[in-house]
Amino acid sequence: MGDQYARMTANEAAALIKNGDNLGCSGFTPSGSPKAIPMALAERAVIDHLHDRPFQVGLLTGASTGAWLDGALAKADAISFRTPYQTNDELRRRINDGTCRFVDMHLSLLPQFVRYGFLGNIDFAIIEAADVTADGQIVLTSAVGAAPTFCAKADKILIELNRFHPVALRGMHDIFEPKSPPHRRELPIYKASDRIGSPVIQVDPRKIVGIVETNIEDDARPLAPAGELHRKIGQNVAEFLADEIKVGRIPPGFLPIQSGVGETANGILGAVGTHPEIPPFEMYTEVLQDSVIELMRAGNVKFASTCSLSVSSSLLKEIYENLDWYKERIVLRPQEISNNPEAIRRLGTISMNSAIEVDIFGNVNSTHVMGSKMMNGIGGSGDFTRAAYISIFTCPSTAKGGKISTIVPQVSHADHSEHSVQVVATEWGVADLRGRTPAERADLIVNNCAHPEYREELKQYLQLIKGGHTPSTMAAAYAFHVQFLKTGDMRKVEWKKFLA
Ligand code: 0RQ
Repeated sequence: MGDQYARMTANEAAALIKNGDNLGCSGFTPSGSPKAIPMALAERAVIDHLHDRPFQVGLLTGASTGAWLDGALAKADAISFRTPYQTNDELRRRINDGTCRFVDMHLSLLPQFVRYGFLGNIDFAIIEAADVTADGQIVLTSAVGAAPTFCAKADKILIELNRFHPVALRGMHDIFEPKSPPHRRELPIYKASDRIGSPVIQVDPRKIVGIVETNIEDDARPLAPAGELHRKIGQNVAEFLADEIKVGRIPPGFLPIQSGVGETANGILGAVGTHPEIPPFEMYTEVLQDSVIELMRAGNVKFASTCSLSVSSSLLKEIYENLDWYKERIVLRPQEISNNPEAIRRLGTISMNSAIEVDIFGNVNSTHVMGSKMMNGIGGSGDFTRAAYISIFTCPSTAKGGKISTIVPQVSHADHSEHSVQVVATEWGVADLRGRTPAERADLIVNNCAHPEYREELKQYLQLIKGGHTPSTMAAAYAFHVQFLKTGDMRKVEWKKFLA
């Protein structure tokens, strides 16, 4: 640990930041973000606002962060600009009422956007670290995110040295920053466990303007065990993948898996990980949640390449108590590498992400409720879907107690197009869209995935819109949504009324 750096309190560090600065913070869903400095910054913003002094910052991170960062700063109305992804209620409210500018980005692109200067200057990188050496080596904590790029591009670096994370974490990270084009070389990752970089971020020590010592846990919550609905979706996906092995479309040794976060993802991983005909596998993914660690301990997951350990505190403690074992089985990479389409395509990664709604042709909306309200953001789902060996989207067939069908005539916002989405699964079954025309896709999705309560209506719609390569009608394509916005229920749509 370097002794020449200025030690300071979180308040002193926050005082260095000016109104209008752009901050690049470590952290990824929600692990590994700074905590004490953002909390102090939020307090400072509240005081400034009380005295009619403007104080807001632009905030760039790896992905979502927790209550310490997004939560505290959003509550203090201290974020003017945010990218690339968030999951915080208060921040979401501000994004949707227009008081915070939000740019929803593919996570793999964020670091190169910063490197190329597309998002302006980074005034401060604020990085949570497990260790810092006198010659400027930074050992990160439970996530990498975009920290290497923020450190490289920022004018100044503030470090939160969080003693909750052991110095012995050194060796779990693999830090690599691609060169800028033209003539960029390939990423030499040929299997999920290949290491291509350094265990530390190397910076010019003169850029480190302050170190704040803390001891604070990440605020990741344990997920409830998957319920019946999510277990059914998981079983459908697991059966589909086992059949693909049987018919020889997936090699017998299986392929690396990417999985999103949340209850559905948990249900799917549990089912895939324990299916008797699916052999132990590797993960090439961006987040690891509790279920992966459990599968790893049981021998079902052999190795995981990820950007973040999004696990509950108790599980993180257990990982830290058995670090040597986990270091042989987990590598933490920057999001530019964990989500890199080149590596994802080369490895033959099977992607599994969740949808808000899917239309009958296989277009997927992952981000917007009723076409306009931002939920979280596209995250890494696009990075993986477009480059996957097989791209799978899952969702329960209905939302809000059955009043919303997640299978709709046309998505109200498009994140993943019919060209990239290959398999859709709900609790009712699987629609394998590979090699299918739009009309064939529509039949498969309606018959295999829609909730029975909506199936007849969707079939009526298909009858009404016959003709053309992609049968459609603008007049009725949003009938489900229009009716929901008027009555609060999508059921019993009168198509003819829309088509009149
Ligand atoms: O709201 O909790 O208020 O009831 O949306 O829905 O079914 O619990 O699903 O937690 O898996 O989230 C797409 C949002 C799904 C997520 C999305 C309502 C529903 C509920 C959540 P309530 P579920 P999940 C890896 C990859 C984009 C990023 C991504 C996501 C809430 O998976 O953000 O994939 N994905 N990243 O009631 C209105 C509908 C609805 C609806 C669901 N059609 N209309 N509300 N809901 N469908 C991670 C990273 O990238 C870092």
